[in-house]
Amino acid sequence: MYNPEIEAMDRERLADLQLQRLKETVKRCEEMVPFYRAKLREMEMTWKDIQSLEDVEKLPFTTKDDLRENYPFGLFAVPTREIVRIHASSGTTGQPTVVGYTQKDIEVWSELVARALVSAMADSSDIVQVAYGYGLFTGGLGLHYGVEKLGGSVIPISGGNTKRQIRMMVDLGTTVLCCTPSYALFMAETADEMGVDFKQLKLKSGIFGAEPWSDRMRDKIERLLNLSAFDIYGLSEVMGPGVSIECEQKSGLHVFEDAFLAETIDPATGQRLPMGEQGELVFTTVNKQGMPLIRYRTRDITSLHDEPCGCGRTHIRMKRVRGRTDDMLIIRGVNVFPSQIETVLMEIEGISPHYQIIVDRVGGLDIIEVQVEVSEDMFSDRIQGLEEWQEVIQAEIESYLGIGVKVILVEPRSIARSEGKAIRVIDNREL
Ligand code: DLL
Repeated sequence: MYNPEIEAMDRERLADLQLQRLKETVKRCEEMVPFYRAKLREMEMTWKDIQSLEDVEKLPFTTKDDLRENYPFGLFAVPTREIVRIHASSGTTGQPTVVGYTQKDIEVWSELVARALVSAMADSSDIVQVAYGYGLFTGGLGLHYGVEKLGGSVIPISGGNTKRQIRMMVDLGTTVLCCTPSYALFMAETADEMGVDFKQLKLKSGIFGAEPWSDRMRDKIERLLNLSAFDIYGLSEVMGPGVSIECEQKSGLHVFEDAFLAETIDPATGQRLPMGEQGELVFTTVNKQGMPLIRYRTRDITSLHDEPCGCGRTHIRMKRVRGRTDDMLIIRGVNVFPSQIETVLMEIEGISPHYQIIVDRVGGLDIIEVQVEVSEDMFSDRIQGLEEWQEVIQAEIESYLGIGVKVILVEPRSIARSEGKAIRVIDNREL
């Protein structure tokens, strides 16, 4: 399924393909979606004004609020009779958003996920355990169809029932594991309790995503699960998993540019940023029928890079997503991403990779408390010196972030484990 035709296409030919697909997409949006027709009219534009790829910049943005306001089917570009699948985002903040796929969309998506699997060293001989949730979330079914397209054997186990996950890995000889990185850590812990040694298993690759994680976390997971871990990125509005993925070089995630045009913008001004500069990631889908999106603002923060990659793919790379504009904490004027705290914690020996950040407002002042679990061995060894140790960790985080924090070391296994996306931050300030 590695498609050298598309993935190693020279940039000029790729640009031609993208331009043709972009024109078709904008035409489809203008003709079929009243929301886009009105937006384009407002800007006195039509699809015919798209003459080069740079013209994307002239197009209007689409936001999560636009999706909410057009709930449920307002942004669909085909009649519902042509929609064969519906997914939805969880809608933790307000109204959920709904996305619809035509039969062709499902085919394209499956193909992209199959290519993503190849990028993570999988092939048709692999046994792939899909432990992302099946259901309205795109993770489970997205990976599932990709594995089938590739011709691998899929174990559609979904998330949860962790002991059974481990038993399946042992009994069926799973070679590729797909789940969130936080769930992978929970699996490692459970296997340990069950006396299962990952060195005896057949796992070779892990395809982990749906939440931010760091290179340090990767090291931990690779060591604990004895596999090679790849970062996969995607979002339901744009498609689901398989918008981008790392290759064996593990130095950025290749964006599937035959299907998605990527830009980064300054989140405050909306101005487009040059290659290499960090900003908000924006996607235009160019190979989607059911719900094409023009310049969708993801709220994810990253940078794009177009230097050639050692793997031979010509598609640009995005850096690992370190956080979202809406999970960036502003603490006494300083911007803090939970992933920065994770980076510091993962460097420290003797603590487990489980942590939670609690933000509160006391007397008008924002305070951060970081609760970190001590590893089992250290807990019994160091019970005396816990307070000093707390202070050392606190000092490390403070010097990295440049603001005061409070660190609380907690007992092993006291922080809730996740079987899907981990909840790292509890913000009590709005309450
Ligand atoms: O999380 C799709 C997915 C499923 C991706 C399985 C990868 C694997 P949503 O639930 O719509 O879709 O959430 C999308 O999750 O905007 C990011 O903020 C975050 N996210 C997804 N992948 C990554 C990643 C799925 N690799 C939102 N690193 C996105 C960091 C990620 N954040």
